[in-house]
Amino acid sequence: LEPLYDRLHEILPKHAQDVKEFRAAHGGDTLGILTVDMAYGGMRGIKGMVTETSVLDADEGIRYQGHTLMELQETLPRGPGGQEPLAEGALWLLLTGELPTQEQTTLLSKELARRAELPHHVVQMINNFPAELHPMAQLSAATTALHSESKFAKAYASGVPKSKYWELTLEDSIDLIAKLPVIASMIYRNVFHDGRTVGTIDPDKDMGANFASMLGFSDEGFIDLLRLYLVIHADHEGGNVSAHTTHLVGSALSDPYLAYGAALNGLAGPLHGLANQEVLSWLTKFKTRLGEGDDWHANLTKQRISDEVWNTLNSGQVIPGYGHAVLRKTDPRYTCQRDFALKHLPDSDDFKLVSMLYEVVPDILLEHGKSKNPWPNVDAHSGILLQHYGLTEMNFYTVLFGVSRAIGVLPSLVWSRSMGLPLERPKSMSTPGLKAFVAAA
Ligand code: NMX
Ligand code: MLT
Repeated sequence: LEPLYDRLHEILPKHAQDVKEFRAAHGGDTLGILTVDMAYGGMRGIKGMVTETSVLDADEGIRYQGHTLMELQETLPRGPGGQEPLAEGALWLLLTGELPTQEQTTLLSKELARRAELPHHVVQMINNFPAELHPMAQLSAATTALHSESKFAKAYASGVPKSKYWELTLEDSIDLIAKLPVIASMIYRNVFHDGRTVGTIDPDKDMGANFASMLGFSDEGFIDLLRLYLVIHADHEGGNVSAHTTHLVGSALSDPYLAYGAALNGLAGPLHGLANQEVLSWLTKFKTRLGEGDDWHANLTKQRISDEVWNTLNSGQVIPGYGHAVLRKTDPRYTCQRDFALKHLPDSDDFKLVSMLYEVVPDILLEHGKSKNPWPNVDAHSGILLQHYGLTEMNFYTVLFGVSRAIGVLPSLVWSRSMGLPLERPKSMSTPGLKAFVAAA
């Protein structure tokens, strides 16, 4: 990985110096006002942390190091014969802020393949999990158990200087990103295919192709979908639950395995990453109510969709895959996947259903009057694409999100350690304290 280290040794210290000077000049400037509602309201809108890898615009969506996803679909290196960008390219970009060459991307592919092996105790642990244990709980437990491999933790214990933290964080991060597809595939094969292993890692292939093969899929369309999936789910600035958890736990100098294990537990929540499973579950129940077997689409009308959506809302549940804490327009990650579907599965009944929901749900959410954003997010679309290629086990969907999210939040951890960011410890207040504060103001 020498070329990556060389670039990072040039980029990160310079950036840390730039931040130092910026803080010296503007450290006392204000970033806005804080209201009582913000303190009670999940800290929405508070500009309270720094994340260098990506920034989310409410209308335009995510930019990785300044690049929109659509730009990245054009500019990042692609896999052989494929049309979608490679995750390794996104990883290089998120780490360095620079678009990688094909050679740099291939270097990362080979390095990830080389580092993929799991320690025996983690293999044993995964094989001992009961099949009923949710795949996300398995993924987070196995990730945490990889703590045994942490170079950061070992070096910290032996008194390594702070200036070396980012290098050790990088080492662990690349190791973890390399191992996650293997863990995920083992979980998939154990839970859904009696533990029968299939493909192994080919050092001449990219992460998406190897991951697909270990899951048991060889279709070129699926491989390209997985590549796209890994890229678009990787990063969503710093405030989302999984990124923020990685940052928070990492700020205690817990190593990347411990920090990301914690993040996965947040990703497993239904308002965050589990929403992709929830969407499929919602769609499946709706289809069952529409008709037996494959007959459901004959009875699909906008009125039936509207009734189902209202039933869900009136029973006090959310419409999974719709709404967002920051976005106020259709998530470009939804649009990327819609474009993929238009290209590869335009006649799919499931795609038609998801498209009809897109036409019906926003108006209903507006009429319902609660959600600040009536538009679909990333999770509204991913499930039906996976279904199309035969990855039908919806309980597994958030695991794919978990493999991808590491590609964004771990580079962010590297940047944080390179800047020497401190322990995260915001001030909390009690209600009597807030009342007294407001009265005295
Ligand atoms: N269906 C019904 N009600 C909704 C929805 C929705 N899709 N989205 C928001 N609301 C409600 C929300 O529950 C809240 O109600 P209450 O005041 O009774 O608590 C109200 O609208 C205001 O919420 P917002 O401020 O618009 O949204 P917030 O920032 O609190 O939450 C989500 C954002 C994403 C958690 C929320 O939109 C949601 O629950 N969506 C469905 C679940 C989902 O798709 N999550 C995936 C997000 C993306 N990801 O991968 O992480
Ligand atoms: C994400 O990708 O993390 C979700 O869209 C949630 C968020 O950004 O808050």
